[in-house]
Amino acid sequence: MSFIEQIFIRKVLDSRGNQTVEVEVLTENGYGILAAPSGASTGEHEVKALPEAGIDTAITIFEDDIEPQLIGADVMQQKEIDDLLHQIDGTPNFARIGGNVAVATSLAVAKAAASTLGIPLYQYVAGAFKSHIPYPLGNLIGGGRHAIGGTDIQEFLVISTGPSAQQNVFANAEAHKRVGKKLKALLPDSAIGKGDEGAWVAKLTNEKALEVLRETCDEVSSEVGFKIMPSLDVAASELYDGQSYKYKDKTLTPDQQIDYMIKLTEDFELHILEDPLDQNDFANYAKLTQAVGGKCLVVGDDLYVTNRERLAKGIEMGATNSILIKPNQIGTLTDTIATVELANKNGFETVISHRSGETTDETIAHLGVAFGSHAIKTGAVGGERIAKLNELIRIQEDMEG
Ligand code: 2PG
Ligand code: MG
Repeated sequence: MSFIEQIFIRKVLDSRGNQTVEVEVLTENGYGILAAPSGASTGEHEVKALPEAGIDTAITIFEDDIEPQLIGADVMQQKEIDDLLHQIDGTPNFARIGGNVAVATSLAVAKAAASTLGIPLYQYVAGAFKSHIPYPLGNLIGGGRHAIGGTDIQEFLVISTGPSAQQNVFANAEAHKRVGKKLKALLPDSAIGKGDEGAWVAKLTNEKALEVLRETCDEVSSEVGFKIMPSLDVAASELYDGQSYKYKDKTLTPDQQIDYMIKLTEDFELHILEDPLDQNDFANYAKLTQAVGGKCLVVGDDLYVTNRERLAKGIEMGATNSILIKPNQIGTLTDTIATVELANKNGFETVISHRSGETTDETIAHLGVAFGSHAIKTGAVGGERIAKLNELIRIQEDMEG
């Protein structure tokens, strides 16, 4: 047993320049800190990031209700503490205290517990899970809600599947650099920018972006000697208006959207296809997974929002074969683990993920390892992204002793 002696909250900045919350937890000889990230293309069924009245109300609720109840709590009792957060909140979706307050508190507690025991977080959380270093999945070209004037599809990613975290992280960064050069050559008269996650932003069709990606993957793969594969996060709910999918150059019915996704998966040999359809369309997801699930990982992000019940429905319907895991979509470590356990039990791959608005916190690298995730989606470059990628390199070194 080790008791929480002090716990604080403060407002800090995230990578988009928005205010977010950071929580610190101290035990007699342990310490944990976590600053919450935030999404832009948030799923309709995620917990509420902040109370409706705003971040200052979240801070007041924390100081009035959470702090007094957590002081003196046993830092090792993660489940009890997470249950208490639900109890204090009293809503089904953290609407009163805010999911960002919940996740910052829950994970700062876990970090303080690991620190009290003198072990790294991945080891503390791993428990029954197998430990495995996830492959980094990095966003190289972007658009949608993460960039002004970019592609309709939100993320064109690559995944490096080499022998070590370090080689993989370096290969993704090399691919990022190379895509920048190719875009400059392709569009000599236009400015090329970067989106929220550090991905390149340029005036490109989805197909052209994928061509650049595939060419880059082929080149870098043959140089490094291991496979680097193209992937997509379509974030299709952002394109869907309730009836059809609206692209700049076309409007597709759900059936046509399925065909389009099958075509892109086959033409570009995608390894991961995330959120190809609307977040409520489990039935069409099942049709698509039937068609391409043998060739690639169909990953539900907005579809599942890391929620165990939504995942259970997806498993029952055969909606996908994989799930994206974002702790702040669901609010606590205990809830996140419950979803990951269900995924693992049913042979689903997990992909641990950052948010588009991030902090320099490194925790998801530890969680991805502890959960045995297939991949970690956390960009390829940029301070708040390399915080996680470099931690992955350190974890591998630690694991190999
Ligand atoms: C996503 C994420 C992260 P956001 O859709 O997967 O890339 O974006 O954090 O804006 O939801
Ligand atoms: Mg997504």
